Amino acid sequence: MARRRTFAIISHPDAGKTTLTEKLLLYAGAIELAGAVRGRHARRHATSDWMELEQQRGISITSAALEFELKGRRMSLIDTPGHNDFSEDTYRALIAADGVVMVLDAANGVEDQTRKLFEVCRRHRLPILTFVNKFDRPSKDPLDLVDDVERTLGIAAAPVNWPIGDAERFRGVYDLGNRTLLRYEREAHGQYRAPVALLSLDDPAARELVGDTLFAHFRESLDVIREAGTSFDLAEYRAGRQTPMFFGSALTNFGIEPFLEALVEFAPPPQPHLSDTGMVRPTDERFTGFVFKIQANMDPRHRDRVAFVRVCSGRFTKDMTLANSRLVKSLRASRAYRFFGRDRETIEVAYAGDIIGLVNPGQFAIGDTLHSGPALRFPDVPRFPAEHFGRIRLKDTRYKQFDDGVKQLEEEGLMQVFYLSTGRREPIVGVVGALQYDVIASRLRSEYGVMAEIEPMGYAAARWLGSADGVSLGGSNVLAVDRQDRPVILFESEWGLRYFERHHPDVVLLAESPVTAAKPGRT
Ligand SMILES: Nc1nc2c(ncn2[C@@H]2O[C@H](COP(=O)(O)OP(=O)(O)OP(=O)(O)O)[C@@H](O)[C@H]2O)c(=O)[nH]1
Ligand SMILES: [Mg+2]
Repeated sequence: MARRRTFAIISHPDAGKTTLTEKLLLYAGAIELAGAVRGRHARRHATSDWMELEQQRGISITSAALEFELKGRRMSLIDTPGHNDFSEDTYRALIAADGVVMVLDAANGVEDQTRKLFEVCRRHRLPILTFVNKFDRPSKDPLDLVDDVERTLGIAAAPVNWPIGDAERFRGVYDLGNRTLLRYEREAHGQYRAPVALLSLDDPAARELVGDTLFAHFRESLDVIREAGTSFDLAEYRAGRQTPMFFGSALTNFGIEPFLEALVEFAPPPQPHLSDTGMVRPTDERFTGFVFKIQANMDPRHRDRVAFVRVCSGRFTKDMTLANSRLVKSLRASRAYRFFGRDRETIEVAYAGDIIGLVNPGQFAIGDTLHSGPALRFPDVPRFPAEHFGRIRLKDTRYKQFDDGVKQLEEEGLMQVFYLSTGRREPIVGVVGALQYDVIASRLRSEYGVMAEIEPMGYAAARWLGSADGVSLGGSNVLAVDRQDRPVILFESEWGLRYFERHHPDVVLLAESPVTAAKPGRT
């Protein structure tokens, strides 16, 4: 257990999370050749962007878990999507992680989505390592970037290395601790490791390499951070009060190995988790864990639904009998895997900190607590309320596949599904962001072989209610039901929702379905 390191990579869209993930895998020796986010046909795709739509669009849509060994450590990395429309999935990944890698684009500094995700990390007290990426392109002054992190996020930033030049003149990074300059040479496509040479600053070759002006500026910056900067402190970092900062370029492989070394060395081991019966420590003997993600059809050969479980304590063994806090019946975990993007391997045992995939069709929901021994529950995984609604229309006659697809994608938490009480029984889907419509249509096509179209509707919020009796709906708000026939109101606007609440002070409206909302132990 003590050798496990489990962390998520987060940032604003396009900062380079997936590219950095791929390069960490390359430098860890987990892959031999790095793929690219926008790989042309002949080239490999990045391991963590395994979904067809991700490869087509060059963006991450769903989080991917990757497990690999490095220097005696068992690393579990979760690459997350940056786009706000997929942020519910990113949020779940953060719940499963003990630490975080925050990626910044050197030209943009701290961007909106990074700021939002940082707040989540702060609430969960997750230690954060910062990698400032894309120094092979025109970048902000590194001093300004440090300042940006400190001011915008309100966390102390401790540079561990320092970039030398940017864009075409980016030569490498200077290690502030060892006082050595890591000078890189570009490697054509960044598919292999970049050759690196070590130099001392006093070496005349260093000044020559960097050029006089740049060298003078670099020395000045060094003086500033040595005088006025924060120096790295492991305890401060682990407590979430300080973020060590690293600089580099994931694309050209500059500065990857010092970052990977720091990750292995500094990232926290498995942390305790609060449950309704008290603190669960990773060293506790009995097995506990929770489901933070469900993904169907990852492997076209298996076409199954994988529940991703973060192990919180004890030892998991294949075929063990587990209780699911939401269900009365216990289950046998006969198919257990570890994951490397889309690829999986059967496992026999797992320990606290591990992320494992269990395949038990229909028996898991996001937020389920799994355990051996006496009953307990981890806090529920919060859902983000849907803000966009659309009617989903089948364009062919594959009804069975369509129903299966809609049901399974709903189980993944990709969307909520409603039916109008009157009229045709065409499902209405509710999603957090409109980009999810494309994901639903694309996945229904590629994974279930059905053509469907989503036609946006003018609703803005959905609320469950205990009973629809005596409720009068004004405006264009409508009454609908969910899959279990529980009443739901679809509101035309946020304003319409607030108006309803004012006029029905006795009606309790729930942003989450009642079964989920009724779970004890929620925070
Ligand atoms: N020049 C340059 N481009 C980079 C670098 N790292 C990533 N990119 C490019 O930036 C784009 C986005 O990179 P990704 O790795 O997909 O970024 P991401 O953060 O995973 O994006 P989302 O998952 O969609 O939020 C791609 O075209 C990458 O090739 C870098 O160090 N330098
Ligand atoms: Mg990505």
